[in-house]
Amino acid sequence: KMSRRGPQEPPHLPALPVIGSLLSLRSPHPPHVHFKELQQKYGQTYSLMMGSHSVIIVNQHTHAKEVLLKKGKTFAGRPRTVTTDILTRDGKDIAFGDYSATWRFHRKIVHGALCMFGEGSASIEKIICAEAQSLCAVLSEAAAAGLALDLSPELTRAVTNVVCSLCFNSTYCRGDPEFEGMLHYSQGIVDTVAKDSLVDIFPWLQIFPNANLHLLKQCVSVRDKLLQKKYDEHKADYSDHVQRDLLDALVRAKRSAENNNTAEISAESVGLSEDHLLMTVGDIFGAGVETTTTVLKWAITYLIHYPQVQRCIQEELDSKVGGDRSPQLSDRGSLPYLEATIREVLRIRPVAPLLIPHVALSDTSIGDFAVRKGTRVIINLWSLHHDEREWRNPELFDPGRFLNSEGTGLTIPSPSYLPFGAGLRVCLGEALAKMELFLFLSWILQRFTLSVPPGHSLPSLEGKFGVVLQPVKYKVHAIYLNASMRISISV
Ligand code: HEM
Ligand code: PLO
Repeated sequence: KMSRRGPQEPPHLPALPVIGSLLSLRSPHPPHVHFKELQQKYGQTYSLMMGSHSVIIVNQHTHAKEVLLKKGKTFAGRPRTVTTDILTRDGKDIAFGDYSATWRFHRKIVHGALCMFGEGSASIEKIICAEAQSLCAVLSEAAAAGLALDLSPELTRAVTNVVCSLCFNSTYCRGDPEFEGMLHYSQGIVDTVAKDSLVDIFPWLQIFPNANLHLLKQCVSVRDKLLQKKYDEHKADYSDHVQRDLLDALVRAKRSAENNNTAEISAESVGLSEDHLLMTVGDIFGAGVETTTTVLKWAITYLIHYPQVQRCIQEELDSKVGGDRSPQLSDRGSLPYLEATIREVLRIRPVAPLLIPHVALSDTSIGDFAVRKGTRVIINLWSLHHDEREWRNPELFDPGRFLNSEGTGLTIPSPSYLPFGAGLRVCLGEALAKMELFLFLSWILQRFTLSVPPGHSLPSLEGKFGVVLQPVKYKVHAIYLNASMRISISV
């Protein structure tokens, strides 16, 4: 509807000087759930103050698409926060870096490097399948011994090795101390980045001893040492003739810019400093590991809650792939139920329920609402994915909603579905993540049925909110699907 009155202010939560709307934001629920509830009082799009920053919360898909797509460039900014500045050396990365020529340049290099490893070449498929194979070997061992297993570290290692191959052309073995250290620092970062919003609302709280910030700084310094080591190794045996991985692609871009200092694009001017390079790899590495692992954990958690869905996928695998060979990427088109299940997992438990905050780069509007330059915009993907007007019974886990009426093909039943975001800031790893989710889940479910150990209660479906929404820790009992399969495709 067009308003004749022209742009107006969005409904506003009560705000006090200095602390902003903090008093209205106290809730036993995580922020994405609380922001969804506040719609009842303030409407689908409303604003609030976080300290001195004006923030608009968007809870509906029409406004979300206006921000991300129609006015994508206007809303392509990112805020600077205390915690992300620590993680990214003041925004010298892609995900938390503000919109700039440097940001565009880094996105382009990474995009190109990811395409090179992408579906066109067989290499990424080979890498993922090798990791799926070792993951299934670990599950086999546990199944044979009748042991229950926390799958989290196993899934993390498999996914880490895929990203490690991509970024650094290397992998980790089970029990490698460097890998164990990585598990620890990465969880520390996920738990603290962008989470202790108090610190981000009041930068001056930094001067007080703060356990979270201390933990974050410690974890970031461990991560940075690892990144620096990989970078030094690559610099030492770099060759113009072979490009082994993403880090080689970045080093090459840096060198060619440096040798080209007559041109207007010098290495410094496009932001190819060592810091930028390290932070970009850190982003891809961090995003590559935490997101995909989290989705795999949610998928398994839901499959344990809904054994009939698990059985349906296994029947589909049995009839379309059989037991004589392992699934491959070319099977994706013939396994719609598995694809629908992956889509439903990404709907019901979005990895990034609030995306990453966007910032308006100039005065603009959302619908009829005026938005001033510098305003932060939070897209509440949780509201979009649980909107009762768009989804029947949104809390129900039902892969069938992504299938056509015959159950033979895939659909997206609502425009209110954006698991990877959209527009200029759309996820860079969508294609990679989908390949991994498909291959890991199909390999596991072709061989095993997953459940909780006998007598254990089902794991909670409530997530733990942080920079990614993670499921709780629990143990999984894996049993072989059947004896003949164990012989034919045993690992
Ligand atoms: C950004 C989702 C996997 C790299 C994002 C955003 C979402 C998202 C919602 C934020 C968009 C915005 O702020 O508007 C996911 C999901 C994944 C996944 C659901 C897994 C299923 C990956 C992987 C990689 C990756 C595997 C790396 C290879 C990135 C990067 C950004 C991003 C670099 C920042 C883009 C920018 O700010 O320009 N992702 N992601 N993601 N993702 Fe992913
Ligand atoms: C995960 C912990 C790592 O140690 C550092 C890191 C880098 C990039 C972040 C990622 C973390 C969490 C998930 C993020 C990703 C960039 C894009 C992705 C925020 C903090 C999502 C889902 O938006």
